[in-house]
Amino acid sequence: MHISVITIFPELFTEFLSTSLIGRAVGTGDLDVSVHNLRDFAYGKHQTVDDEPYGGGGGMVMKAPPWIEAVRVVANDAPSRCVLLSPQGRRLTDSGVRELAGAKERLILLCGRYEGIDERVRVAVVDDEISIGDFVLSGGELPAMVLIEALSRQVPGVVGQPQCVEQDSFRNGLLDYPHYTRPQVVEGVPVPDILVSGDHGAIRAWRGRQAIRATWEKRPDLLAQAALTEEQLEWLAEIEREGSGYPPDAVDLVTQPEDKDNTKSPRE
Ligand code: 21W
Repeated sequence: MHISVITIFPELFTEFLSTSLIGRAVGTGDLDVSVHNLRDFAYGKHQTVDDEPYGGGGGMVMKAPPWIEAVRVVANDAPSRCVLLSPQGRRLTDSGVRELAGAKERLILLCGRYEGIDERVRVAVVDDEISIGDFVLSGGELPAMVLIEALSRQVPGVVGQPQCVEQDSFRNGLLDYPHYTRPQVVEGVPVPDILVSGDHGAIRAWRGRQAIRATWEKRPDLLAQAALTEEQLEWLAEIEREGSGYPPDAVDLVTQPEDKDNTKSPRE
C-alpha cells in the first residue's frame, strides 16, 4: 500500500512512522508512506500557504494553488485517490477503512490547518472527505495518523497473526471480551475460574458470551446492528434475564433514537 501525506507539519509524522507496527511494515516494504511539506509547493519569497478569507471573518484559509500543485506532483500521473481529512467529512468506520485499504491506487492524504482549505481544492482534486469523529481538533495530521494506523492493520504482514485482524472488534460488530494476565488476584479480584480450567471449548464459549455481555452493557447500539447466530441470541436472552438491570434493552434501540455518539454512560 502506498500512502502520501501532504502537510505543513511533516515532522509530526517522523516518530509515528518509525515506531512499532507501522515502522516494521514500512521497513519490509508492505507499506510505503511518504510525507511532503506543502510549503515546498508554495512559491514567492515567503512560500505563503494561507491568506485572509474572501468575505471577511476571522482566521486564515489555506490557499488553493500549493495544494493543487502538491497533489499533481505527488500523484505523478499514476492512479491515485485523494483523501481530505476534514471535520466535514463522512465519519471513519471499520468498513470505510477496509474499503480504502482495498483501493488499488496510491492514497494521497491532505492534512488541513487553520479555518480550512479553499473550496476549489476539493472541487479540483479531492475524491473523498473523511472525519474521525464529531469533535474539534486543530488540523488533519492526527486524523491522518489514525487513518494510516487503521489502514496498516489491513496490510498483509503488518499485524503478526491474521486472526488478530479477523477477531478485531467491529469486524463482527461486537466488543471484545475481558482479558486477564498474571497475577491471579488483583485488588481482591480473582481471574474467572474458567480461564484457568484448561477447558478450551468452555473458554471459547465463555469469551463469546462475555463479548455479547460487554456489548450489551457498553454499546447496545452495536448489538442492535449485529447479525447474531442462534447461540449468540440465546446468550443474549440469558444475559437479559440475569440482567444487572441497567443497560437499555437492545430491542428498544431498534425503534428508539439510538445514542449515535455513544455519549450516554452505561448506567443511564
Ligand atoms: C477544525 C478545521 C474545525 C476547521 C464554522 C466555520 C480533520 C478533524 C480535522 C479544523 C474547523 C477531523 C468553524 C475530526 C477534526 C481537522 C481542524 C472549523 C470552525 N465552523 N476529524 N468555522 N475532527 N480539524 N472551524 O477536527 O482538520 S479530520
